[in-house]
Amino acid sequence: MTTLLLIGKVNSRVRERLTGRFEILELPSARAEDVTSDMAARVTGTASFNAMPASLMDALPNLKIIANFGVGYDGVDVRHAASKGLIVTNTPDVLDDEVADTTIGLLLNTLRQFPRAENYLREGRWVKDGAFPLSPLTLRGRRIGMYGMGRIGQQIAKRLEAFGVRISYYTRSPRNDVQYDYFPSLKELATAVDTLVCIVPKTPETRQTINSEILAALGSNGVLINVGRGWTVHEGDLIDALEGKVIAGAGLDVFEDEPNVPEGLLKFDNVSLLPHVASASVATRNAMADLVADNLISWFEHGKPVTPVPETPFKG
Ligand code: NAP
Ligand code: 8YV
Repeated sequence: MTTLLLIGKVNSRVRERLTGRFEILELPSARAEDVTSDMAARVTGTASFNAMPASLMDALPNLKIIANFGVGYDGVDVRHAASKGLIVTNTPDVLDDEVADTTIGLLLNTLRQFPRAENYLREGRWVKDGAFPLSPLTLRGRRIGMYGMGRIGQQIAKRLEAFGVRISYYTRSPRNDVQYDYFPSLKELATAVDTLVCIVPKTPETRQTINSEILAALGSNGVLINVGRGWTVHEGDLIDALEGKVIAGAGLDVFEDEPNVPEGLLKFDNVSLLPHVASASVATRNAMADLVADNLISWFEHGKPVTPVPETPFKG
């Protein structure tokens, strides 16, 4: 029987789908030191949540496939996997709608301060103090700049169209399948818009690219929304920009050092913070779990993965 290793806190549906078809071993976290000689001898596939260092791949000499739970796979050393001829799979497409819906919610929460308004009601302040203050910011008349126009970015933009706002974007290559205005640099995009929505992956190129220069370009009516990875925002520069009123607000679902959120971000009323929940509904996480399981089943039973990442393409 094929032996799989489930690493870390794996979604229970992944385990349910694989149990019976495969022998399942578990590792509490992605640490090569915890791999037993029995695991090393038998494991040929893994399922994990965005964590697969080179050392763990090397500790599993019979490994063939790494199935990542999540579309982002920045925690998987794909270069090392490719050099060893391993296949890495991720979970694209099945979460696009959920993440795009969440992004719209986060954008509106940031602009209109709905979480604060609800707390105000729950605290009895509507009765005691009267109407909740008018929100200084609105979506009306905003110009949206998308940093990222991939699978999820396009779904966010499609939803924003219904709100009647103008949409532009920056990516390394312009797309010929969207009608939005393209800007060839993040700085030019940030200068042209007042609302920046970040949905790019964590790569060496995207590190802290949203910094004081970009925030200054966004301007005093500017709002930053980040649903990509915390890595892309220079959090110190963001706190400084909020403190100095260089921008008007921010909505963040992702942070550089999760689950730790910089203390400096917690004090602002014009900042809306979510604990990385963009895809976190039971239905969407189940769909992601199914895709993790389908990749492993398809590989071991039919000899090909369903959704390999571009760095480790299936060559037949
Ligand atoms: P995707 O389809 O691969 O799209 C990525 C987009 O980013 C593309 O438009 C790409 O365009 C652009 N991009 C990549 N590198 C860039 C760079 N250096 N400069 C400018 N643009 C760049 O990915 P996706 O499925 O939309 O997912 C995007 C990311 O969202 C994931 O990798 C993940 O990190 C994050 N995510 C977060 C959550 C959450 O829970 N908050 C959920 C799902 C995904 P070019 O290649 O032309 O540059
Ligand atoms: C999840 C994500 O938070 O897919 C991604 O890249 O960031 C999110 O959908 C992640 O997969 C954890 O389960």
